[in-house]
Amino acid sequence: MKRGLVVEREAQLIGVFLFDSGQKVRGIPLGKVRAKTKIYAGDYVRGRLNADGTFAIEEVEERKNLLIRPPIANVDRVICVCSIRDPDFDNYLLDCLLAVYDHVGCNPVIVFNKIDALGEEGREELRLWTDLYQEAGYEVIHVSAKNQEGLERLKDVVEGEICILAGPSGVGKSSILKALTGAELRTGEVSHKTGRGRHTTTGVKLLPFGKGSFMGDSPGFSKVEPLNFIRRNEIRNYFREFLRYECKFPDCTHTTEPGCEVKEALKRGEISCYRFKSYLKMMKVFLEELKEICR
Ligand SMILES: Nc1nc2c(ncn2[C@@H]2O[C@H](COP(=O)(O)OP(=O)(O)O)[C@@H](O)[C@H]2O)c(=O)[nH]1
Ligand SMILES: [Mg+2]
Ligand SMILES: [Zn+2]
Repeated sequence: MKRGLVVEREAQLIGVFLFDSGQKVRGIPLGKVRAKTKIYAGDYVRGRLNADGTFAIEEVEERKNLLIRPPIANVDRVICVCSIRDPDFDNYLLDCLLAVYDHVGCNPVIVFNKIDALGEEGREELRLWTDLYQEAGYEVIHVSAKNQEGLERLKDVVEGEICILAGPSGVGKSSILKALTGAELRTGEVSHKTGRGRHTTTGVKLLPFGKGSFMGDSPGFSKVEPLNFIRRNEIRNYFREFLRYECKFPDCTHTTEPGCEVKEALKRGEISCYRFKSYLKMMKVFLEELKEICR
C-alpha cells in the first residue's frame, strides 16, 4: 500500500499527494471508507493505484486534530502573523490566537512580518515583544515577505508540517503565502453549481513548500473569542509561562486565591503584565490589585 496526503478537497474532488513519487493523483475512496468517515484536506490516507492512474483510498489514518475554519485535518502549525506597524501590533488578539490554537493542538509560532518597514522606534518595539513572547515560551520569527527575509528560517521551523496562516487583515498573510508557495491565498467560500442546485462548500488546497511542508490556501482566524473554544477554567493552561509555577491550589485561577505563585511571579516581573492582562480579559475578570502590580 502507498501512503498519501489529501491536498485538495473540493466538492467531489479528492487530490492525493503520494509520498513515494511526489505525484498528485485523484483519490477515490472505497465504499467502506466512505461509510466510515468524511475525507478532509490534511488526511493521511493509504491505498493503491488503479490501472487508470486514480488512487483507491482504502484507509484514512486517525486524525490528530480537525480544524473547522479552514476545514483541514492534522494541522501541525498555525503561523500567527503580526506586524508592529500598518497595522499596529494587537497583543490581545495574538494572545487569543495563541491560546485557542494551543488548545486545539496546532503548536502556534509567531511571525512578525514587515520588518523591512520599521524605523528605529518600531525596531525597538519589535525587540520588546519578541523578548516577551520568547520568555513566555513561544518561537518568534522575523520576516519580510516583501524582501524575502527570514523565510528560510520559517521553512526550517515548519519542516515537514501541515501549516495554516492566521492573524488580522493587512499583516501580510497573502504575501507570505505567495512568497512561500507562489500561490494566491483564497479567503472566501467557494460556490458550486451541482446537479441538485447551488451548494456552498469550502474547498481547500494544501500547497507544498519548503522542506516537505504544506500550507492551507485559506487562512485561519483573524480574530477569536477564546470562551467559544476553551472552558473558562482551562484558559490558564494555554498561557505557557503560567505552567512553570505551582500554586497552593492546583485549580488556582490566578485571580483571588491565596498562595498564587503566578501572581507572585507577576510581582517579581517574571510574568509579563501584558500577558496577565490578556489572561484576565479572556477570563472577563477585573482585579483591583493589578493597578498596584502593573503600573
Ligand atoms: N513593507 C512591507 N509590506 C508588506 C509586507 N508584506 C505585505 N505587505 C503589504 O501589506 C499589505 C497587506 O498584505 P496582505 O498580504 O494582503 O495581508 P493579509 O490581509 O494578511 O493577507 C499589502 O499592501 C502588502 O503589499 C512586507 O513584508 N513588507
Ligand atoms: Mg489576505
Ligand atoms: Zn495561581
